[in-house]
Amino acid sequence: MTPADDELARILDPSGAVVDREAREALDLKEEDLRAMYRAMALARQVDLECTALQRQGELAVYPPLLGQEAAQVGSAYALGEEDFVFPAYREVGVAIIRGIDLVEYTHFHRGTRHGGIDNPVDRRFAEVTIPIATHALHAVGWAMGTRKDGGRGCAIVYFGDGATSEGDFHEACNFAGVFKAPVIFFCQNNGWAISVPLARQTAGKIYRKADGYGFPGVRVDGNDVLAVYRATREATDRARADGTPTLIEAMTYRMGPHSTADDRSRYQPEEEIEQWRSLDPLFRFRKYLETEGAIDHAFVEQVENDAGELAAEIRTGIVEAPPRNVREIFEWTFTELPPHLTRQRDEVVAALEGEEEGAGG
Ligand SMILES: Cc1ncc(C[n+]2csc(CCOP(=O)(O)OP(=O)(O)O)c2C)c(N)n1
Ligand SMILES: [Mg+2]
Repeated sequence: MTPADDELARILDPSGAVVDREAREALDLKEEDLRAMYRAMALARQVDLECTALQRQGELAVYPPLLGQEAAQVGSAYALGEEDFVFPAYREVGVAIIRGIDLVEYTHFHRGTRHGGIDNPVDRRFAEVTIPIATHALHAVGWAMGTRKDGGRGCAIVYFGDGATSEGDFHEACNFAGVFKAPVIFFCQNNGWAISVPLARQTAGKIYRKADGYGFPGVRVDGNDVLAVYRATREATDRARADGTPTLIEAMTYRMGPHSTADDRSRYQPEEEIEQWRSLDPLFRFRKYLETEGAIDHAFVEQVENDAGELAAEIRTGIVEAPPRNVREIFEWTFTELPPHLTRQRDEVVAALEGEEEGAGG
């Protein structure tokens, strides 16, 4: 992949200049929407840095940064309606921000203190954080089929990476969605890498063209251009609502950080590649555009930075000050009836803890 791929749908070039004026004019976005999108991207970046720092300080077990993918996440999520259901993978903090998810709850997943992230995925229309690659593509299709059968007008969007397209579950989900017209958007953030495996070792074809084989539209969009991502996703939701047509969106972006805080990317990610993408920064691009249009000024950018700092501090406090979970919970949440070997282990742990508490008290 090269950043200058001419198949890319694009509205803003990397300097923030409008390259497709007609497409820009056609967007149903007011100035306040543009500001909200910028704000969400800036918050996502700050929250991401904070979570990385929290992991480095031993407060989170592991964290997969989204650095560089803010436009892909915010642009796509902003195009959704209340009734739509998000199926995230594990890097989707930008999407969570747009969907108004409680980020302390969400971050507890990475501390290992919560299963799945948030408490009420059905009400919030935001499913659990999903670590197993591509499995949630099937969940999204299932939800989309169900909602259509119920007469709902919502659609599902499933977020996954380039590497996920090598999994059988991805292909099964696409096949099913195409045949049964499940209103689902397959949103691939092609960030160039699947941990240490580069795109070229992952797939010989183009990801968005895989949709052809399943009989629905596939589009490739500049994933660092928030407006182009918004447009592609809005068009996909329109198709999904009209008659259940699914869409595969391939957002070309780049993983500017490590795969996760457990990864040493210096062993495989070329420095020149990172450098090249640094000049394509999505936040910088959008800010330049908004400044040129007069939609934001210095005071606005400063206010957003302050808000981002406050949000990051809230997450830190929420994480660091949370009491430990009751260890009995790990025995309670999998089996209705605990098998004998786990009953034994639970009793041992509980007895040991009670002994400790007595020791501390006496
Ligand atoms: C079924 C399954 N196989 C392997 C893994 C280990 N694993 C975690 S992340 C990852 C790479 C995924 O790459 P990609 O889909 O491009 O997403 P990205 O991490 O780049 O966002 C792998 C192989 C897993 N979590 N689940
Ligand atoms: Mg990837």
